[in-house]
Amino acid sequence: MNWDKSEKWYDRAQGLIPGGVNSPVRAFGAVGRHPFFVEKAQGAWLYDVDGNRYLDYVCSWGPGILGHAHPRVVEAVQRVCAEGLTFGAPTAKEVELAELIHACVPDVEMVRLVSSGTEAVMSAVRVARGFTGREKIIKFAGNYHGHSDGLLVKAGSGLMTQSVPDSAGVPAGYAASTLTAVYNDEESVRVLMEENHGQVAAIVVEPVAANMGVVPPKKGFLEFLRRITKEQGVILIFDEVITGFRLALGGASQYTGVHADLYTFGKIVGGGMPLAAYGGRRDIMSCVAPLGSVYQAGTLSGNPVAVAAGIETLKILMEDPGIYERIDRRAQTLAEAFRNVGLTVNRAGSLLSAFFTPGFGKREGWVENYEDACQCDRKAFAAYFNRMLERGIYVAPSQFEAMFVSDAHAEELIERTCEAIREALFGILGN
Ligand code: HOZ
Repeated sequence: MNWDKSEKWYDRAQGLIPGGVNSPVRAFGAVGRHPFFVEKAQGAWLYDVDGNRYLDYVCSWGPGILGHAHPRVVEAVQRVCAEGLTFGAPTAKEVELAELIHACVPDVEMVRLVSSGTEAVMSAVRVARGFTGREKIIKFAGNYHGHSDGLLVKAGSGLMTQSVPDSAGVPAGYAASTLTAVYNDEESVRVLMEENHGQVAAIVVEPVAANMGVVPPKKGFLEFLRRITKEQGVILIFDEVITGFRLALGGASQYTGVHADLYTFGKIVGGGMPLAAYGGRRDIMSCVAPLGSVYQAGTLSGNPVAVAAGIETLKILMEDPGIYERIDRRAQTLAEAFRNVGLTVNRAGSLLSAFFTPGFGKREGWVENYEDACQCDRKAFAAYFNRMLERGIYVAPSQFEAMFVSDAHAEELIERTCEAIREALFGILGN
């Protein structure tokens, strides 16, 4: 494979764009190489500017549940573009999308559309604070909720890759009201709740964590969070930016049976366009301006082009519930391929991660929190990533991101990937 043109674009990019990329994990820093530059994508395939083709398991970090450029979504976007790109005024389509979200996740009694997952979680936290009149929040180490100041504390995703869990530039005062608990550890939550009794506005959690690699909740963990928040008048926020409409049409509440007070969505809900949403209990959402006194606004909120992509994507998912069964089964096949060569695998539906836990290839480890994930061998991961890439398979360039399976990943492509996994890991695992 040759990456000459990508290299040239990367050189040009670095002169003007910090690190040459518009989001840190795209720089491929954790896997010891430079990024390729994408030209186009279709179905399960991504094409770079040098003409290389990759089977894509990043799927734009989650939105691509149907694969790239689904014809119905593209057509819906093209149609709406001809009618105007942005109005900054209400449209009927926004109501239609709100109704579809409510139909999929009935807990979402009211919803506000925004432009990014970061904005959605930041706003949900503000609403929880406004509703309860309390300031502190509890999050979990290794959970990532976007890059708003108060949530960049012990965060996962790109911060984990860079081994800097907290960002510079966040005022200490902001970070001070964010308390950090250990994922899957009830006692750590209990202690924080006791020490800060009556001061905690919300617990915000990825119901299935997917930004320290995929880490599903242990049996009873989400139920415990539901119980303790109810007892103490704390708002439970499920950050479903990744899991929403992916684990099931109804997201994590359908998948786990546990119901939150507020939900945040991104990625799939925008069908590949910049759109996100937050919503939940009517009494809480009634705090949002202009109905209530919690302010949140946006020129491009409910943008008609993004809304059109979101509507069409949700409609396709609703029309064909077999999609979930298919992507689940295919992810399971991949998980088995990783396990067969001795890696630790966490999977929830079509989200999975193969972890290079200590002793990988020899014994089965278990990753249930941030500390466990941090034990993984990043060098071995980087070797695996590069070997997969050379075989035309693109997985996330970090041990701490998920592998996403889409409906475009047909059985034969999954088989091809399993073969690549066996070949790529041969040697790395000492087998
Ligand atoms: N927040 C994404 C990873 N969990 C990265 C998005 C991107 O770089 O495009």
